[in-house]
Amino acid sequence: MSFPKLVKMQRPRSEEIFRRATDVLVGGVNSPVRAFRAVGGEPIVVDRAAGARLWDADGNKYIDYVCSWGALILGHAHPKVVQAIAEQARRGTSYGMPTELEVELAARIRKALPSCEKVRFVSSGTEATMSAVRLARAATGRDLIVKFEGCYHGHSDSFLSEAGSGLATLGIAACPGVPQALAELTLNAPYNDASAVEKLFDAHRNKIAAVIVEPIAANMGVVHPKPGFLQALRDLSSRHGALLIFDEVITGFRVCYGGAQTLFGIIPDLTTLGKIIGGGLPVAAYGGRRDLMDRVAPLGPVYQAGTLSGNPLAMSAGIASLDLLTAPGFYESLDARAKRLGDGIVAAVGETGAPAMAVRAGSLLTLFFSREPVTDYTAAKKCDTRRFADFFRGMLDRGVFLAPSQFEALFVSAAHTDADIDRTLAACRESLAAGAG
Ligand code: KE4
Repeated sequence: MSFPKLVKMQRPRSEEIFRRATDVLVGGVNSPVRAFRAVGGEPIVVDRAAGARLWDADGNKYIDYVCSWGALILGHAHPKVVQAIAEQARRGTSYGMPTELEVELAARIRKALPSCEKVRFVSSGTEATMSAVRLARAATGRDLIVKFEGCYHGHSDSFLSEAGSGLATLGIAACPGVPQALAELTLNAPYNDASAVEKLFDAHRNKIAAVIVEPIAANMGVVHPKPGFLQALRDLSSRHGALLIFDEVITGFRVCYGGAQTLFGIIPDLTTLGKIIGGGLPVAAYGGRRDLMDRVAPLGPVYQAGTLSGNPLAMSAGIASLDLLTAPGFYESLDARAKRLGDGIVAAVGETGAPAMAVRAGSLLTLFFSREPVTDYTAAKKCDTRRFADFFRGMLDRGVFLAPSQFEALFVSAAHTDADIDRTLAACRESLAAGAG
């Protein structure tokens, strides 16, 4: 198998800017996973983006599969989203008071996910999950929560043990600064192991407030729920008087317009959303049954607040985005393109003999450098992260930007064309062949 000689991209301006960044920003970044620590070298510094394209500060062009970590299902700078933001900006950027925009976006969310009878907007997925857990503890009068190893629900104290995403990338199993007394209130179970959850309920009778789960895991790489796993969590939570929280920050409006709960037909008590509902601006939300949500201030005593919650710019971007997702055939077309990519990657793995396997859920995809199926975090951690790093850098130098971690997903957007997929697959074959030795 012969391929054209790879000419490594030059990034002098990215390097110069990043050098300044490291002097004033911790690690030169504002979120750890961006630092390329797991893949070596320094991160590219982005100058601009449009559609499925990203340009770095040196003018190098990439096909982007990070898409702001899944927020940009429409691709970068969609004209209608940009227009909505620009028009709103001329009317003001933030009021700190109710607007009709919040009502409009919340109504769209409720129509898509009827389990969200009421919604509260916040500014990050972390705020959404933190608030949902606080509400669950208040509603049940219980303190313990169950999460799953390898799942990531943001960086609030309750979620930082055995978590995926950046903690898995950096190998941080337990985060300093979280008081032991608080850490002990979080119980971890292996993903896809409902019997482990049953044992936790039996061992901690009437003490578990909630089970929080990514209905399709995407922060240890993409891991499907085994048949019956989510239903078992639903049944166990109901039987034991605990709440089931679906963290759909990634899957919401991604795997289908109604999220994973619609795809699987399993209704959680609370749902957290983010990313896509903000169209690339800082928006997240938590929502659920009216009787639960009405416990939140100002109606109830469960306090949660935010200066920029429901920000009109972000609401405008979210409304414009969700309305574009309702176009007939949107998800069928997106998933068909993602399937072409996934199938092509599987073929490239076969042709090159690389020790890897692709897992796809709709337009979410991970190439695990493992010969064993990845069904939980233990299996994900056995992946050859050095091989992944070589693959990542080979793809980057061939103009394809993937998430810089084995424990993340690749996001296909509506802006990715068939030509982009073909170019990506060519780069994939070359990168796998280069590292296949
Ligand atoms: P944020 O606080 O980062 O907005 O959302 C936290 C969060 C909650 N729940 C799920 C399922 C999530 O995936 C996330 C955040 N996702 C990561 C990427 N896997 C954000 C990227 C980053 O940390 O920079």
